[in-house]
Amino acid sequence: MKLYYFPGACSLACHIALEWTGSAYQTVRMSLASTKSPEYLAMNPNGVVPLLDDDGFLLTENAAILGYIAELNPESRLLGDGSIRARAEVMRWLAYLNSDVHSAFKPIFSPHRFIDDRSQAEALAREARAHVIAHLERIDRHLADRDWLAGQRSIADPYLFVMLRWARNKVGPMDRFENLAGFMGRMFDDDAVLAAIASEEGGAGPGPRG
Ligand SMILES: N[C@@H](CCC(=O)N[C@@H](CS)C(=O)NCC(=O)O)C(=O)O
Repeated sequence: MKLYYFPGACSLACHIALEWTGSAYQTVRMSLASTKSPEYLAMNPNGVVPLLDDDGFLLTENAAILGYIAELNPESRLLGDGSIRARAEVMRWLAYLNSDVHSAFKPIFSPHRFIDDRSQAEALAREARAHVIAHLERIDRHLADRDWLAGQRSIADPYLFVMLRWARNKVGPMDRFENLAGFMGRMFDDDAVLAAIASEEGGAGPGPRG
C-alpha cells in the first residue's frame, strides 16, 4: 500500500490510520507542484492528496481512504464496535469534518481561489476564521464528556487532529478550547501519531497546509 501525501496536508490523517492499524505501507512525498504533474493527475485528476495505491487500486478522498483502511483492519475498531449505530456515529463525524470543517479552512489557505481582488484576501480570511472558530466551539462542547469524537477512538479523530494543527497555526491561540487541548494532548501522547508526523515532517516541519 502506498500513500501519497505532502507535509502539513490532510493526508496525515490517513497516515495516522495506517499506523494505528499496523498496516504495511510506504509513503510517497509530494509537493503542491507535483500534485499537478501529468503523471499524478493521471492517478488523481483532482490533483490533491491523499491518494492511496493498494496494489493498483487507486483511491482518493480522505473519507473513502480512511474508511478503506478501517475496513481492511476490522480488529482496529476504527469504524465503531461493529454495530450499525456506532458506525453511523463515526460516519457522521467524518462527513462533518470533511464537508464542513475542512472546507471552512480553504479560503484561509487559498484565498485566490475565492476572490480575484487581493485586497479582499484578509477580509475573506477573517470571515473564514470566524467560521472555523464556530466549528471548533461546537466540537469543544461535544468533547466535554468524551475522549474521542465518536465515543471510542475512530478514523474521525486523526482528521480532527490535522485540522486542529491547522487552526493552531492559521486561526490563533486555542487556549480557551480546553477539551480540544485535552484531545490534542491524547493524540500527541500516542507514539503512532508521533511516528507519522516525524516521518512526514522530520524535526520542526514545514507547518500545516490544507
Ligand atoms: N476532498 C478531498 C480534499 C483533499 C484536499 O483538499 N487536499 C489538499 C491538502 S489538505 C491538497 O492536496 N491541496 C492541493 C491543492 O488544492 O492544490 C479529500 O477529502 O481528500
